Amino acid sequence: QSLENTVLTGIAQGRCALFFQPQLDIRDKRLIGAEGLLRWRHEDGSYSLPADFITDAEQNGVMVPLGNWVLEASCKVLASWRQRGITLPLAVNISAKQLQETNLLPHLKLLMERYQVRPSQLMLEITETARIDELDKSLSLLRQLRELGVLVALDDFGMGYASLSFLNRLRTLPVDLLKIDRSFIESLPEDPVMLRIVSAIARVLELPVIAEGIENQAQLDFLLSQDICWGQGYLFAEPLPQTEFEQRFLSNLPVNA
Ligand code: G
Ligand code: G
Ligand code: MN
Ligand code: NA
Repeated sequence: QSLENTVLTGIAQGRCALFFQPQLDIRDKRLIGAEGLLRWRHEDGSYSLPADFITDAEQNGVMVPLGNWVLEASCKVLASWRQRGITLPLAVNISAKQLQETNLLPHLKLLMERYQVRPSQLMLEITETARIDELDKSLSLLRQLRELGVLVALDDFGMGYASLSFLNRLRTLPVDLLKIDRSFIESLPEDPVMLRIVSAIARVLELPVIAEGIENQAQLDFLLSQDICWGQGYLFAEPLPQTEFEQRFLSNLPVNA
């Protein structure tokens, strides 16, 4: 069976699942959002991580249906939270393949209408694996998405954007938030130079940041000393199945009307 068939029948059979990792204000541990992360459920109940199959999916032309499943699942979750009076923003990862596909904008509009999702509750994480020229091609789409009111984050920030000419270009990218790549958090507190550089860039660009991959208190303390106030990582929680995420993080949340 081809990978294409495996993925398409898998989607139909409910093999896809969305896990949730909390995003917190690291000063007071208040919940500020969640990142949805795709998992593939095997028959024995174990899960595969997307690192094992996203690249395959991209190369075999099934990233778009897979990504569409993620978008619809995310909208459904936002709708169910909304019914409970919870208006937490949810971040979803978007593959470059989805940005290249012209259908993304109308499809997203349709889903947001169907599930009554407020655009500002959805944050699209685009990554540097989308190369700069590809990002340039996606520029008008990104603008249109933001005009819809959807937020855009640049994932893995700092990993591929080395050149000053790119940084100059970043000033015009329609982006709301930079996610500092976890490699810069990993080396804390012993080697803070790269983190300092990356956060200085964000400050000059006047873009807010979220630190990824916070695993221990020493890293957290250093980030706080740098006035970084948003983060996610195993120190707080790993990506969790929906029920577990809701039990641990949503059950004592203030409810909005
Ligand atoms: O939990 P983690 O192993 O989930 O994710 C591994 C990689 O897969 C990360 O780079 C993450 O951005 C990516 N990823 C996770 N879920 C999705 C998804 O729904 N769509 C895309 N395109 N990438 C995803
Ligand atoms: O590329 P992206 O930022 O979407 O990747 C998210 C990935 O990072 C997921 O695979 C998630 O499981 C992983 N992740 C989240 N928190 C941590 C952490 O504290 N440490 C490590 N090593 N990985 C993390
Ligand atoms: Mn991400
Ligand atoms: Na990342």
